[in-house]
Amino acid sequence: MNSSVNYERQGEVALITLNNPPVNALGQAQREGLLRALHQAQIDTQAKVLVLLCSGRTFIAGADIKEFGKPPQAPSLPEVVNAYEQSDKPCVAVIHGTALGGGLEMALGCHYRIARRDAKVGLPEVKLGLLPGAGGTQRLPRLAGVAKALEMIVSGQPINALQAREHQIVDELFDGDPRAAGIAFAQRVLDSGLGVRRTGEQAAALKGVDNGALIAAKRADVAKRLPGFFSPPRCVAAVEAATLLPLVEGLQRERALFQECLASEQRAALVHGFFAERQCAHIDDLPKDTPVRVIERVGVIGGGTMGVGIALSFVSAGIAVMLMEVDEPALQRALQRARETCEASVARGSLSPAVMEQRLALLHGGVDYSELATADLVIEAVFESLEVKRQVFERLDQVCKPGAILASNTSSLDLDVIAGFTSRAEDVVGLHFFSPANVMRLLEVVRGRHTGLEVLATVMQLSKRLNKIAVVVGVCDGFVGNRMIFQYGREAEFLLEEGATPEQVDGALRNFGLAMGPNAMRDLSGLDIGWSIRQRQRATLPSNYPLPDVLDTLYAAGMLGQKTGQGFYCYAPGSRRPEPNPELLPLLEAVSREKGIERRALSDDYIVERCVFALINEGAKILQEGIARRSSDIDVIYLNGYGFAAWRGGPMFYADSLGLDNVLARIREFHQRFGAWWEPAPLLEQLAAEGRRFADWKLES
Ligand code: 3H9
Repeated sequence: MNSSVNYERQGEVALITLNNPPVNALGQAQREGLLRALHQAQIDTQAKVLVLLCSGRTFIAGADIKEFGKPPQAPSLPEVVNAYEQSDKPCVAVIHGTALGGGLEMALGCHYRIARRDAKVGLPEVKLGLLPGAGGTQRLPRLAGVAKALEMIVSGQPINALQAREHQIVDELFDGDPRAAGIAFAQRVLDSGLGVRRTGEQAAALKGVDNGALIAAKRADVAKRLPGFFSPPRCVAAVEAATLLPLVEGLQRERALFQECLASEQRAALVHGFFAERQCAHIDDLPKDTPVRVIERVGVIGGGTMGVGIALSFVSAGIAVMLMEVDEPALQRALQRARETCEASVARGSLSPAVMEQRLALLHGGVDYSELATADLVIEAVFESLEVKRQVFERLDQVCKPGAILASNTSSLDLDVIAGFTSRAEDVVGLHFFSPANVMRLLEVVRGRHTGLEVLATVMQLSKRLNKIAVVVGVCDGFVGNRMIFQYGREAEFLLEEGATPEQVDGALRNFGLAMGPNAMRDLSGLDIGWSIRQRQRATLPSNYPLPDVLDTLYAAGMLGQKTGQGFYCYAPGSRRPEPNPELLPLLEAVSREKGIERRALSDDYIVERCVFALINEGAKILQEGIARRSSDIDVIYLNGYGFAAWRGGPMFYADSLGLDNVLARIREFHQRFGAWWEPAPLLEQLAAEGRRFADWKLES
């Protein structure tokens, strides 16, 4: 018997227990084991009813994602699910934790399902660029109806056990031990003579509803909301098959559509993103048993948008915060801002008034640094100036208890210099939150030269409590995300000088897969912010790194973006919707004339190459310098902090998928044409010459 699948019998109940930690994913060995166990139960004359359950923290979390893209190995998951459904002894699936993807499909193949009250079930395949390929698209509509099945399969969002019960996906809920509950339920199946009940043979939920209209509406919704996505329209087509075809043919249609998704580039990109996100937590030189410090009281310095967002992230996780401001009026404004932010969530329906009050009760304010004496962690979110940071950190060094972690939210300044303002550099770390900090999941954890392992382990663990995705980065101007975005933004601006309009640049990049174009993004953050960064850059960049002049021209004309109603675009009062700015083109033409540039038509593909390859080239430098530890970390930052489409996999994955030799060839052309700032990164040259990918590269190799 396969070691990850155990067969035993208790009285007339055959127990098939899967044990494949951490999440009981179904790889080839488990599929084979499940078939063998089923066979054993069939030939065991004393077994009258089967119970399928999992040990560990969860029921099956799906097919083993690591197998995708590799040669298939028999038996396939559909085979296993079908075999359970065809069993002539009743099968009961006992769900605890999460039954996801192939896990829920396995349960749907069983004749009865019970779920622990705190369990969740879902078909998240679409998030991996797939559709449920082991019967989920055929069996779920037969139980829950087409509307619910479409909702679950196209969104990929799991539902809780109670909802699953309401939609006939599970038969009963239980509390406590899955094994005991499974045996008890199985005994009742036997005692009441319920017998087999194959999901594939049910049809009641498909009747009396205009399924065609539901399918048409979802198809239109997907076309509108998810343009460019490969698998969602196929999810709809597969569910449609359940409404039109008998089970066997429906399963064949599902299989064909699943194979299309499996072979798609989007599937590869999304699976890359899944593992990249989890990989971030693995830090080679941070032993797993590194002690972590207790973080129960947190201080946040600065009650601006960022400070308040950070404070709300902590209180949302149940951690008390002392928010510090310079004086009482500023403090009251900050606390009011926190309340208004929460009230906006209540108005949107994403937060209940009671939970809002619970969170705000954890938020306290202060104006005297001595109140931070008992804080376990203090995060500074003050003005981005080294002098201001110096004052803050010198003071923190005086008042904070030994062992307190002192963090800076700087987005660009040298963390090692900041750490030098204290006598405890090992306790200093960068926590670069992204705005709005209470919403955005990305956190760049900046590891300074002296940051201690214990501090690093503590903030990595803390990030999980905050529900953030933490990526460790090294010290440099802008760290990973902002350092790269500078190159991207500069190219986008040069393109405006060469002949493109903001609409064209933004449209090309949105079509490529960025959530927002660079010009609309600048209008949102404010051109005055961009201008002050630009001033600093003008003072520090070498002379062969020219900067475009568009931003300065707009700034001089008082066009600061959304805040003044005019920037790269125009905005009606109270609206965030960009409209063309009629005064812009003459300004752009004047800049081009001034610089002796003949404006020309630029293609969308060219625009994308210029901007995205600028990201990639800088990413390669960042990798080689060890600022990012692996290329997938860079992808995680871009996927979660900069609106890079998940189905593109991130800039470094995108480069790998194009082939680094192709990327290099174009960058060399740009280098020849535009000069030094396009010099190919040495790592890109090296990997392209060796026929390798960024994904193959590690710092120590
Ligand atoms: C599918 O089922 C296709 C079928 O329809 C058809 C087939 C024909 N496979 O997330 P965590 C690893 S598609 C392999 O940190 P949590 C994960 O990489 C699948 N490995 O834990 C990590 O490894 P490491 C549909 C997997 O408690 C470790 O487990 N199912 C898989 O925060 C812990 O993961 C899904 O899409 C897998 N399926 O969250 C569900 N799942 O420690 C995907 C996890 O080395 N999984 N790992 O970094 C999840 O959503 C979450 O992992 C889960 C647990 C909620 C289960």
